[in-house]
Amino acid sequence: MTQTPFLSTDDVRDRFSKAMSAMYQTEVPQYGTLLELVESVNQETLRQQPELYRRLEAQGELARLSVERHGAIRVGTADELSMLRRLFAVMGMYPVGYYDLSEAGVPVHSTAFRPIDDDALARNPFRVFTSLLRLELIESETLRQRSEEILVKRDIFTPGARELIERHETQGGLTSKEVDQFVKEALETFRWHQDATVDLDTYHALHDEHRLIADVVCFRGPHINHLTPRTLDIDEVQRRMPGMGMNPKAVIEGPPHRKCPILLRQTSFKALEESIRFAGNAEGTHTARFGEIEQRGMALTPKGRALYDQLLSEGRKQTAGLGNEAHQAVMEEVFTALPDNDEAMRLEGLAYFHYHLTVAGQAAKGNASDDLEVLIEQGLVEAQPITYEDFLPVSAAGIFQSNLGGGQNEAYAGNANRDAFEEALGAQVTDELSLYAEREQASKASVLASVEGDTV
Ligand code: OOG
Ligand code: NI
Repeated sequence: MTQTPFLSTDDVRDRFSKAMSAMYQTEVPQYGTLLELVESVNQETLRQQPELYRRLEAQGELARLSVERHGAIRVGTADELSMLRRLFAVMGMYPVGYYDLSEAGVPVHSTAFRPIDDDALARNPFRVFTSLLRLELIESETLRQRSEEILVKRDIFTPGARELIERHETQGGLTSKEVDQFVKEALETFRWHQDATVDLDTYHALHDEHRLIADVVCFRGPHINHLTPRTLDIDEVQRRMPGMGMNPKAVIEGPPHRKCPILLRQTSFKALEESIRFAGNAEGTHTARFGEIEQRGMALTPKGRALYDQLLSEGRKQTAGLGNEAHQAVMEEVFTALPDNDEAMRLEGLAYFHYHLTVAGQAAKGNASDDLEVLIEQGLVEAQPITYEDFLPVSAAGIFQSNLGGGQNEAYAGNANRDAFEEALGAQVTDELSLYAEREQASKASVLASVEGDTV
């Protein structure tokens, strides 16, 4: 077999996410403190829970526990979004899911660029939550036009990045050396700029309409606004943040703590106020960048998700204004309606599972039942929950809002427009639920084929 001269897209993503992390730690030192806190809580959790340690070790998870799981950016035009799609493709990241944030009073809609295959996710699951500003939702005609004029003038990509993206597309990949250059050029798009492209008055006018509009429109690029490592105990990190000089958002978003975690729990330290030089040499500030942590659990089926959404909205009615501890206690109570064990979640069709042969199952090949449930009962097949790899619109809205100082506008609501988003993107977004369903189905088919003795 001839060796391809190109680096795998998984390696490109791995190099890029590490370079981005290093850059963000220099740019936002408090993010470095958050990483240290997460690391020590993770180590303590592993010491206290040897069972968890063994499971993560068996899954090859220990070494990359502290690798970032996601980041986020916000862009202003269709051209920027579609070029980003091509940039992320170089790293094996594709648009998955459509998130309408107008519902939560934020004038954006979003997708997540992420790896899709099991192997790619295992190698490095880094993804970027990417939002497109919806100028069409801004009421003031003058502000809308002003924003458009400012945005068409900027190019958020370096000529070198554009050239390497094209080379990747025509050659079918990039060499290791080209990848080093690509990572360097691509990072420029995500870098922070202390100089705004507009004067202070323009900034204030846009900021008064919505803080997010100022964030997207007034700078040379879509600075990465947070990165997010994985924690094994989000409640503990939330508790310890103030002691390390961080100001945590009021509550942890998403489902409450459970023995068998579901979906995604998130919290962050709040965005920092940073000094900015505006056109005409005026000094001012802007608040955009923060640090987030996440803890993931099993992916839910449409039936499980409907139940989650229902419980979440019941819980939210009872928790308005509560601090985190009280909020979590109410949520735990409300969520008792969802079974807290893998087996019940599986049998009731509430979550997605990956099926595989056990050691005994390997030995029984060609001589076993063709009924999956019988095989499980006999200990020949094991079902493991599939991890949720996507985002939650209500949680994302909570993250946005905690950093926008409560700025929201109800007039934006009810404006989901997936078609317009896909047109701007220049591609369709993949439906996240179908990906989990396919992975579950493929694992069932492969288990059944191998117990029948077929070689797969
Ligand atoms: C993105 C907020 C959403 C998440 O983890 O849900 C997000 C943003 O503030 O741009 O990152
Ligand atoms: Ni995030």
